[in-house]
Amino acid sequence: MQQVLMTGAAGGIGTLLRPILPKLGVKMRLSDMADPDGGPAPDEDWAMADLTDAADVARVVEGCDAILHFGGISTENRADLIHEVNVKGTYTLYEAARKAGVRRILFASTNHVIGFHRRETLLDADSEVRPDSIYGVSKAYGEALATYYWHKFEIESLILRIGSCFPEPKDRRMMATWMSREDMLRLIETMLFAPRLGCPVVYGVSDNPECWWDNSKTAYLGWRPRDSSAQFAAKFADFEPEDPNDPAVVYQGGGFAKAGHYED
Ligand code: 15L
Repeated sequence: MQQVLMTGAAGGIGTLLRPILPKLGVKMRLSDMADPDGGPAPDEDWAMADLTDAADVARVVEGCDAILHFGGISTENRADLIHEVNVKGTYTLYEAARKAGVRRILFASTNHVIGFHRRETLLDADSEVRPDSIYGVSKAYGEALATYYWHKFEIESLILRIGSCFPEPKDRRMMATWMSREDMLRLIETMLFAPRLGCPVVYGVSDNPECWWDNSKTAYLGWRPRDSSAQFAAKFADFEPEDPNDPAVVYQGGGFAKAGHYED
């Protein structure tokens, strides 16, 4: 594994990961539609690309062995924008990867693909898709696309249903959904170097005390999270009790499940 492309490198997770990506020991090409806040670091290889522009995408994908596809809209938004970037953009990326001979892709999906499951249900890789937003629906499309390219062309993808990848949990729900950037980096390393990847669905979550997701069906990968949200428990200790009937508390997707339909 020599050259790896990261799309969405100026986004939230890209910004968190960029300082620790050199630990992977591969050549990284970082891509987004705009420069990152503060500008690129002197040793970073940046290549601007609009994911919906096939020529742009072909240019940045060229010569890459693997892609970390974090680019896209990462919260609820207007349906037409989500379709353009997350549906058309992801298709454009997979087509460019196929034409350029890329063999491995990490598809950054989200827990909002299954956000309408209740919190007392333990989900695994085979659980029913129940998106809680148009954003979640668009990521379900990306997951289906990844499996299509696997079965049709043997392009391997790790379908990563990310929980909440932030420096620390921002609310009580994230005590269950939090993923540290170090656990994310170790999962990327696994995805890049596993002798056989296939097309697994993996829940991107640290080893938190409260847990809604079971990764045992993808144990063959050998990835085990090492961090835990337990270190942040004191942060929420004095909070008022939550209303157990609030849809944001009932469903795994939290506020995404509770929110009304986003009208154009
Ligand atoms: C996501 O998919 C979002 O990109 C992120 O901003 C968080 O809201 C996260 O899900 C979450 O569920 O906490």
